[in-house]
Amino acid sequence: MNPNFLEQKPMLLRKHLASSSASEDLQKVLLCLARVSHAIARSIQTADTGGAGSTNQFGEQQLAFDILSDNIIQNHLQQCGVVAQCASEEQDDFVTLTDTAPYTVVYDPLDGSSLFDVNFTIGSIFGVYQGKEVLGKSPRDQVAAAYAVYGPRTLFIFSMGSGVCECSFTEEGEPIVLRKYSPLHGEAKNYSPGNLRAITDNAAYRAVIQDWLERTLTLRYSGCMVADIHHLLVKGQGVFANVGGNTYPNGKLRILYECGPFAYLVEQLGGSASTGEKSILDVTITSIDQRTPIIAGSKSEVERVCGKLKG
Ligand code: AFP
Repeated sequence: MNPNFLEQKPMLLRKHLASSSASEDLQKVLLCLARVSHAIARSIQTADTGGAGSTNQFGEQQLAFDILSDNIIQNHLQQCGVVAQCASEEQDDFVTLTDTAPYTVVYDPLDGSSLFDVNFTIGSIFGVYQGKEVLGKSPRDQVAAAYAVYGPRTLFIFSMGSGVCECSFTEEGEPIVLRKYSPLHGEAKNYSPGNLRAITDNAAYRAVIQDWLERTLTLRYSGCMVADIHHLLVKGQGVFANVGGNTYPNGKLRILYECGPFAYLVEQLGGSASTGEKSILDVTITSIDQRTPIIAGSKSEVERVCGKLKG
């Protein structure tokens, strides 16, 4: 038994959910997210890796598959009937689905798009909120968070507030819970330094990198947040950072679609996810395009990095 996992008998996700305290509607949302992850993994096999000739709300060039994966997720959420609205990194605003339904789902359909053409690992990220109002809430209000990692194998990882579980899929595409992740160690051996170009104008971030180099931590960085944080969760330790510089004063990553869901998952495992000042879970979400610096992973290492960033 790998020490980074807790004992868990393989069980179909729908059975696992049925035996939990989650409401039937929340179970439907989670099943929908797992199944749509499998649908996306399948379409990756034959997808066009080229550009769409359009830009998203952040002015970033869209791939044809950014748009296709966004459509696939939105259609699944519409069909599951329990999602009132959704917001995606590829849309300009919230989209109403089933007006009277109980949940809102926020998502990044294709994290690591720039790695798609080179066939590196990519992913999707999901946050689930109760009700229709998300602005004014904080990521701590999420009732579930999940991500799919499209690597050599497709995995779906989720939490509904009582630990973090990993699913794989049967040959028929049915999600099956395989294992439960262990709490993260306080100390980190691996580091993932996002937005590294910021060290040219952010001396404090430069000092953090220098510290990691001098303490001979091991670099593990792919350029896809899903893959890099997944590495950290599976290895049971590590630190991931995306810190601002002149170009992106608050870093590159968005609170709604990226940092919020991962902060929920990391803190579920006893790790920390900080803006440098406070937990990301306590940041009030004021707009769908809000960015935040993030330092996430092993608790002591996150504290050490935050101390250095404060100078
Ligand atoms: P793309 O989706 O454009 O490839 O961006 C990926 C990402 O949002 C996130 O997954 C990475 O952690 C981060 O960008 C990488 O940023 P840097 O290349 O600046 O380190």
